[in-house]
Amino acid sequence: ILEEIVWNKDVEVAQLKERKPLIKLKTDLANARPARDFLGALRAANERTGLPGLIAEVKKASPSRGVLREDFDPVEIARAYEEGGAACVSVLTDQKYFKGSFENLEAIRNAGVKCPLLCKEFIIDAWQLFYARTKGADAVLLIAAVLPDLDIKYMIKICKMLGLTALVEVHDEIEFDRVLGIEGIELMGINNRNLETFEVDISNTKKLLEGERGKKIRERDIIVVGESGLFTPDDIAYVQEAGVKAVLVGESIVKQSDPGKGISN
Ligand code: IGP
Repeated sequence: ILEEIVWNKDVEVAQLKERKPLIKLKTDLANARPARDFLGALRAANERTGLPGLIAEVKKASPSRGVLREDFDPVEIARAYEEGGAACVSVLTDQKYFKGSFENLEAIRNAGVKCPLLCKEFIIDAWQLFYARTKGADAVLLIAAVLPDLDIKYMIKICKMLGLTALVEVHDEIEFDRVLGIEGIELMGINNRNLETFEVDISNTKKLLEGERGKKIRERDIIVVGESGLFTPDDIAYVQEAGVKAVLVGESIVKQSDPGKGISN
């Protein structure tokens, strides 16, 4: 599935680029609202509460779970997350597999939601970084499973130039070690969901942070985000114990009748 997603994305991005080459994006970039400090918001939340900073995800559907919420209003959900105490908000922008959109991201930004926003997209081309920034993103996801190291390095540089925080996602030891080898990594996500098989196992976070790997993370002061399959306060405590300072939660809160209250529960 991952290969299929990336293949489709490649075609989609080529079409979008034709309509808006980088040179044209530059004007939009100049008019974009300034980027906010995504990483700083996570750190501050962690220090203030002693709990992992929450990135709450605005997600209508996923390939593994289907439609999560019929009455999906992205702005209303993001507002509820903010009121519920989320540090940051993640917005799915992929249309084909997650029923998301860049309009949703833009609408949330324009509605005045103050939480910094993560553009949740399959990024394969630096053009998408510029595009995400023009749509109001404060952070982007870089998935190690789809990007060679050189691309990650190059994209991190562009992110810094644009004021975007890069959340670099890994799901196994090989990806973890690859990403640790990259200079300038500040924020790493450990996905508990295998994007090939959709299997979810929250002990993946713990497994990857044990021993030497966890030690290196602490030495380099990298913030780790525990991602996917987190449903209960016990799940959060478990990944916090493993060493994460932030969590990314979608399904369990987006499905609540009141997604803001869902956070405190
Ligand atoms: C949220 P969950 O199980 O709480 O709904 O997961 C988030 O981690 C998940 O949406 C995600 C994701 C991704 C989606 C993590 N990495 C990469 C698409 C692409």
